[in-house]
Formats: sequence, C-alpha cells, structure tokens
Amino acid sequence: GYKLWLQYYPFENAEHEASCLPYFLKISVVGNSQTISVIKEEIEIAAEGFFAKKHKPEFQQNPDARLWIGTIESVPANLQAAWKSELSQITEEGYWIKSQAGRLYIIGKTDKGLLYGTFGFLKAVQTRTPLDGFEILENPKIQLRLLNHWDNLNRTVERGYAGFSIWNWHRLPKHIDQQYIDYARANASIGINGVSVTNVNANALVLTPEYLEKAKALADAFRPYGIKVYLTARFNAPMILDNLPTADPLHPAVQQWWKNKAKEIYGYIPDFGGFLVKADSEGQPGPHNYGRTQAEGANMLAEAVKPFGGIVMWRAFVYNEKTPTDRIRQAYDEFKPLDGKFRENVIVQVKNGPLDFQPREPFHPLFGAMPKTPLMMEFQITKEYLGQDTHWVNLASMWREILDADTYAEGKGSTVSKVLQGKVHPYSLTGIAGVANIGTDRNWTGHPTAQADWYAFGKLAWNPDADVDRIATDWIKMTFMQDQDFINTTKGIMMKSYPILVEYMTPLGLHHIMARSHHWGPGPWVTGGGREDWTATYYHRATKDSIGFDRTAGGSNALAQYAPEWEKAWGNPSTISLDYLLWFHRVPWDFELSTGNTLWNEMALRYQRGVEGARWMEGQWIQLEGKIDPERYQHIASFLRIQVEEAVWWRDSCLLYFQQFSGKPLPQSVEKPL
Ligand code: GCW
Repeated sequence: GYKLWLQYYPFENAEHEASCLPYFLKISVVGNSQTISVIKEEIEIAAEGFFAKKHKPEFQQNPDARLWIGTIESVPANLQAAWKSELSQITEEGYWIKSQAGRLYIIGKTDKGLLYGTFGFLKAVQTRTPLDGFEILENPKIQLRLLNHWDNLNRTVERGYAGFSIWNWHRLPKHIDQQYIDYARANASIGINGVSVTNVNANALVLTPEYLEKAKALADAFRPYGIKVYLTARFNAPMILDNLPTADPLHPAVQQWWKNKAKEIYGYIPDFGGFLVKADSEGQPGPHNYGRTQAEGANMLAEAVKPFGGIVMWRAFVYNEKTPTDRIRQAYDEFKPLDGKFRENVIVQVKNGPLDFQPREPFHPLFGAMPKTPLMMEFQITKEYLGQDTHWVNLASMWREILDADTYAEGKGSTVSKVLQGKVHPYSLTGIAGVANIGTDRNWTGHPTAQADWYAFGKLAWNPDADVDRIATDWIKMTFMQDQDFINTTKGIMMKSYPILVEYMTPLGLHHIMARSHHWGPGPWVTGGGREDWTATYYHRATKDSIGFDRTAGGSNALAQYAPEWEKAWGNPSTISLDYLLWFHRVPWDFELSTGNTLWNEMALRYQRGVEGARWMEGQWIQLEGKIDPERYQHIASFLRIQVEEAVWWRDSCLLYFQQFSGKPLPQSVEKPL
C-alpha cells in the first residue's frame, strides 16, 4: 500500500497498451526547472509501471513528439491562434490537455500547471481512458489547498492513528527521506499546494533557527512539487522564546518581534506560505489574554508576513468552556461581529460543523455569514470521532453533504461550496484545509481505505463540486485494479459506509457521546472531570422524559445563527430532518416521528441498522478474496471484523445506557445486547 494511488499498474489489455505506448516513447517537455525535472521523473516512474519496464520514455525537444508538454507561450504560433479561446481560459495552476492529429498536448500557464496536467494525463492512463481524442480543461476552484499536520516536534501526532509523524526532525535538515518525496508526489498528484507541518497546539520552538533550518529543508524538497510550507505560530512565542513581558498584539515590541521573526523565516524560506494559528481555545494563548479581539490578534501576524506575500490562517475553533453559553454558538457569536475587521491577507479557517468533527453535524453557521471576511474550510481527514484507524468510512460522502448544504446567504443556492469558492461573497482568498491522516505506517494512513480520504480530500479541495462517486471509482482503479466486479463492490461499500457509521455511532443528531479524551468508542455516560462541555451529558441531556439539546428559541437558540429558511426547516421537531433531530431539539421518548416510530424505537432501530450495515460491508468485502493481493485484502478484512464488533459495542452500550432513561423495551427486530 505504500504506493497509494500511484501504483501505475501494467496494462491488462494489449490493444489499449499499444494505443497508449506512442505517447510515452518520444516526449517533448519544454522548459527547464525543478518542476520540469519532476514531471519527467514522474513520467519515467509511470512508464516503468505501465509497460513493466519494457519501454523507456525518451525526452527530446521536438515539436512532432506524440506527447508535448509546455507552457502557453511555448505553444507553436499556428496553434496559439487556433486555440486562443481555450488557452485564455487556463488559470495560474490550471491545465488543458488536448488531443490533436494523433498528438497529445499538455498546456499550462506555469510549470506547476504542467505538473498538475501531467498527473491529469497519468490519471487518464491509470483509469484506462482512451487517449485518442482525450481533452480536458482543469482549473482549481480553490486557491489554498492545504494539509494540516497535527504533528508535534517529538514526532507524536495529535489525533494521529497511523504511527508517528513522518517528519524526522532529528535527521533534518541533512537527511531528506524518500518518504518526503513520495509524500510530495502524492500531494501534487491531487493538487495539494500547501502543508502546515506542525500541530496547531503549537510549540514555539519551531520558530527557532534550529527548527527553521529543518523546515527550510522540507520546503526545498517540496518546492518542485508546487507545495508551500506553512508553520503554526504559538501566540505567546515572543514571551517563550525571547522573554518579552507580554504577547499583547497591540504592544509595539510584540509587533516588532513578529516582524523580525517573519523576516527571519523568509530568510530561510523565501516562499514561506504563512502562519496557521489556534488561539484562545483549549489552553492555547491568544489575544483574549490581553482583552483583544481575534481580529487584532490575526492582524498583527498578518502585518508581519505581508511584506513577503505571506498569509495568516486564523482558526475559528474558539470557545471558552467557562462561559455558560452553548459551546456550539460561541465561534459565531465571536467572529460574526468582526466581519470586515481582518486584514486582507487573513483567512479565517472554520471547521465543517460548529462542534468538533462529529460523525454528523449541520454545517457551521459562519459559512455565508461573513461577507467581508474570507473563510476557508477545515475538514478532518484523520478520523478522531469516526472510528479512528480501524473503521472504513468514506469521508468524501460526509464532505459532499457539507459542501452541498445551502446557507441561503444570498438566496437559494448559496451553498457552502460556493461560499468557499468566493462565489457568494467575493473573497480575495479561498481555501480548504484537511487535518492529515498520515503517519509512519507503511501504508501511510493505518487503514488502507483511509488513503481514499486523503485522495478525495485533494480532489474536493481542487473542485468542491466534484462527484464523489467518480472520485471513488478513480481511486479504486488506480489503487487496486480495473476489474468491474471489484470496482462495483468496493464502491458500493464506500458509498454506503458513511450513513452506516452514523447509524451505529450517533443516529438522529446525537453528538459527542464518545468516550472521554481519546474519543474512541462509546461513552454516553461520561460525566464530571472538570470540563462540563467535554461530557456526554452536556450534549444528550437524557432524562426519564426526553433526550436532546434544545437549540431553538426556547433553548440556546443556536438555531437563530442560521438563515430563516433553516430556522423554519429545523425549528420544528415534527418536520426537521431526522439527521439533526436531537442536535436541535429535546424530544420525549414516546414522541412519534415521521417514520411512524416513537423516538425510542427509531433510535433502537437505527443502531440496529448500523450494525447490520457494518456486517453487510464485511460480507461484501469477503466476496472479493483472491481478487487483489492477500496483504491488502487481509488487512481490510481484519479491520472490518473490528468494525463490526465495535458497531455492536456502540449499539449495545448506547441502547443499554439510554434505556435506563427511556424505561422502554427494545423493538423486536433489535438484537438483545450481548
Ligand atoms: O478535535 C479537537 C481535538 C483536539 C484538537 C482540537 C482542535 C488540535 O480533540 O485534539 O487540537 O479539536 O481542532 O484544535
């Protein structure tokens, strides 16, 4: 599994192989840069796989080559004129692949576009798309497409389930591990153009010369692949590193410290991307410590990196457990009034939902609510709350739901996807970040199928409107094989996996009923421990009569943070989508739902359905034995066994626990708890 989706399997069909071969024999790549070298290398790696080492590509400057790769200005004059309209549509990182008179042209505005175009071409070959007549124009719809690593300098990974951090700080800067290069190739192949390499729970040490030298080595290794390095900034770094008495963002000495620091960083990394900041949340220092706003904090850092073209990604995951206000409304309450107060090189990074990467949350109400402040998405690719390393769940399905959600900000159709693209409100910066699921495990992601989440993340960051069914098909073909049965069965599992997981973990809008601190497995009984909001009872509030969190006007009124259309749709427990019922409402156990079942029965039936779904997934996979290599087959099969057991564990413990309140028997079709 180390090769991810870049397996470049040999052709299964001799005829198809013969039709592709000419494009690999004589290739013309115009230009000369590190990125151009990387393009040639990748074609060589791919050809070695496709043609089982039988043919080696030859690169020569030859306008008659069957595969021609070059930037717009190097396109021959006669074609320039004929292709004027298409060429003018290619944006900075975009590309156009055009088949003409038996030749294939990969054209970009920049070398980076050519690199993406090359991967686009190789993907077509990997998915066995006929090349004769092939044409595609691709421009990214989002500018900043980032992985966020929550990696600590001691190589532990916060919420990482795939081993340790791949950054070996001890061996850096002198040793550049092959894994960094393969990581960069994988990222470039899906259009990721930035990585924040350190945890948002930040260690100021990364800003010292010793570590900047190491970060520079990573940046140098990633640059040819079009990937910029970003660092997390600990807000009180001036105090920690240089004994300043304060980190007040309005204090001139603090401002000067950050300006100097930015200059120092750019001395090491001239194209440093900027800072990612978690402030005033879960023990992290921030502007609140000095009575300042999030905007004042962000702007100070923005001023520091501005002269060098850097940006600040300021996280909206800000809440204070000591305030009695419903935790999920705090970020909106705090950021909404600051709309328009951020510098132009600040983008606010918002999690997909208002709580914390739960299996299912409604979209974050800040999306659509900040017309004058660019917002970017933060998805979690690592599955902190979704079974961690052993559960198979296709996260793209969840992301699709969020991206398609309508904010109604500028009328119907103002989807989260459009907000992110700056199409609802004109944003000067656009971005999507994903918390990486990568570690030192030989297959990178722990669960072999979690590679699909990394892959799909990149694809959706490039085009948030992309079809996730198609993404899954491509991933399966490139990662495993072309066999139609295998594709159908595997894709069937993937496309159903998300609703199945939600049903056995948190049906009907239940949330944060996981075990304490590690967040693995059920824990609806969790209480105490000094943090009320980290207890399950804070969220589900089960009593003998009812269950759920009232977020309507009669309760915390978090519902009012959404558009009136949603207030209407979600405001009534009889008509709200059952997916969000207990997120917004407190509902009596014998309340009759639109399904005709009482709340209690529906809950029990959904947990049961979730378990049956997990068993179905295992049953489907088992049929594929012998189709792929035994290693990956077995790995997934044994994880599915764990997934089924844990689905039963979730069902039984949640139902037994909640039954103490409901006092009702389980419906007949629900298995008796073990
Ligand atoms: O999801 C929660 C995690 C924390 C994390 C925090 C955050 C990095 O439990 O481990 O800290 O969110 O997003 O800041």
